[in-house]
Amino acid sequence: MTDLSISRRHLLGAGVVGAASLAVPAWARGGDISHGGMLRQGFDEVSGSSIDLTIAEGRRIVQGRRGHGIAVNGSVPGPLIRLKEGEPVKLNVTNMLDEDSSIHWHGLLVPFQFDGVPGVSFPGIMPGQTFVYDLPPIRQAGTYWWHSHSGMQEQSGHYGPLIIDPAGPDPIQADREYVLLLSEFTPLHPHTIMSKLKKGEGYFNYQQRTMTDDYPLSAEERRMWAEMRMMPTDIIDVTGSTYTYLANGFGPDEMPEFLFNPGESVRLRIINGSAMSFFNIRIPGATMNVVAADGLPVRPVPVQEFQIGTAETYDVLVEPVGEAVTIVAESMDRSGMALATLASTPGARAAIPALRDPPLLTMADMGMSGMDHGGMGHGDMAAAGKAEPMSGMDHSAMGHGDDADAGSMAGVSMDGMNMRDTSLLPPDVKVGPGIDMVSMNPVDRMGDPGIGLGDVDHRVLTYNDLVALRPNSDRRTPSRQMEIHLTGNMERYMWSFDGQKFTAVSDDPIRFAYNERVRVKLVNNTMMAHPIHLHGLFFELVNGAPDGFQPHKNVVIVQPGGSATFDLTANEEGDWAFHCHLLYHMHSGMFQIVTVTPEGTGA
Ligand SMILES: [Cu+2]
Repeated sequence: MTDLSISRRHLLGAGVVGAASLAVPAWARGGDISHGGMLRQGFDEVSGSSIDLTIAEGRRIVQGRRGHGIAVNGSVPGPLIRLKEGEPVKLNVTNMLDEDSSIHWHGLLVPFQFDGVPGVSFPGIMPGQTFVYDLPPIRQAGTYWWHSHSGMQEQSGHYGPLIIDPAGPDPIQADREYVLLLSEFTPLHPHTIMSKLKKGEGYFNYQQRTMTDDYPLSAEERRMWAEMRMMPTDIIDVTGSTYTYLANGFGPDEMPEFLFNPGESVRLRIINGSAMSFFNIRIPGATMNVVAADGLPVRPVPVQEFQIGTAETYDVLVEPVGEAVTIVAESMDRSGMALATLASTPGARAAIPALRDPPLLTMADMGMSGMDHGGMGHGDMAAAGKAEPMSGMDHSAMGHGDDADAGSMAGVSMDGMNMRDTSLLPPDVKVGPGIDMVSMNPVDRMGDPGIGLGDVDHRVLTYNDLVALRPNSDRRTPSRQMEIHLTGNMERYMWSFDGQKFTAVSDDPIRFAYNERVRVKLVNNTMMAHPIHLHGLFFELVNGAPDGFQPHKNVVIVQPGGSATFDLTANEEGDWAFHCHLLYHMHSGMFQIVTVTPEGTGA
């Protein structure tokens, strides 16, 4: 047996190939990073009571592809920031870009003025300026991350991991631990991507159907999708045709290696730090025990695969066997993968599975869960995509089987199924060109494993599997319920909440009274999955967990055409961002401010 007497700390940055060979890192030598120097791949670790972070730009090369990058302390990802629960910290952030910048500490409970969202909680960091995030003692432990909230800098590399060690014993025990930060590299400037998406939402979808493709769709199904002017392969906006998927900053050909001794348990802190990608995580040959979600511990759930939405974090425990196993992070549309290796012998590699066939959207993704179009010839559509049997609703019994002339009016298709019936929306949703689809029958989909994972033959995590490890402190029944609709016009790449694109000037925030307990239902009227993130607070998923043990999260994926519900206690005063974490969706308007009134005042 190989004795790997390397400390956890040393291994954490594994993947920092070659970085250690520079006695003085480039960023510390000063000057050159602000003038387009070469950025390093992989990250160092910083800790202590006062931490200096410098944002600057430079050039990146990933597997021979070159691009512009924005780095913190000279590397992409930026350094692993390691803090300790119960201790205060000063984070001194210097902006050496020639545009404003910022850092948001994703998932961290902080006074709102240090949350780092320009225009919401602070003015931003001007070029040449240093902003001090003077944080009081940290109130939590776990796996988090940080990223820019200015412009589209996050896409260019301005992000990194954030780990908080618990003040007492860690409820999650492992022999070793590693951080696996997933992201993407693109040689394109984010503004270029944005403008291409505006020109046509399917711009990066190279998996579009043709008359002669191999997708298992009948002629009838093809006609149906065409009538709806929709694509069943429209899974994700920006794909592997543009992105190289990264593990700790490295492409799949240069994958990081995490060492273990046989018999040891390994904790993987998996962070989706991408701008636009969902990943399906597998370790062929090993079972993953999911032990934390968005930083906070949950009762262990053994799974073979799970989907991680943009900005989510999951901690898993694995006990790998043999010389090596491959950690596979396949993009949800299966257009590429990020890779890492767990190896008991340095240099050992396991097989890399091939990309699986791209998934197809289903009736449930169109918001038609439980609807049956028996006799229309596409009753077996579930088999073409994934399991979501369409039964329970007889279409002809709806009383409008014959009265609609399919194709004669926008939004009416499938012999009377109206995909754009805005009368189904509550009155506070603004109806206009920003909405091109309304889910007919949005049902709770928190038991759904995610697009493409409904028909795999092994155990996949769903939100309904998550149960908090520790009891929740607030067990009150919510005194108020609210419903927020996720809306969009895919063709014009407009995204919004309740039909209203965010504008800082005119916006009317979502208001909560201090300490109010509210139940929020998110209804997805679009055919894309949106990872919705609330700053400043954790919410609890209403997922059927035992009373008082609803799992805490700060990001919730709302599946296409479905809904997701959470409870929250509004006990953090201030203005907080609430947005879709898909960068180009947020940038296109799926953003809002949540205001929690100061303690002792009314709503
Ligand atoms: Cu979105």
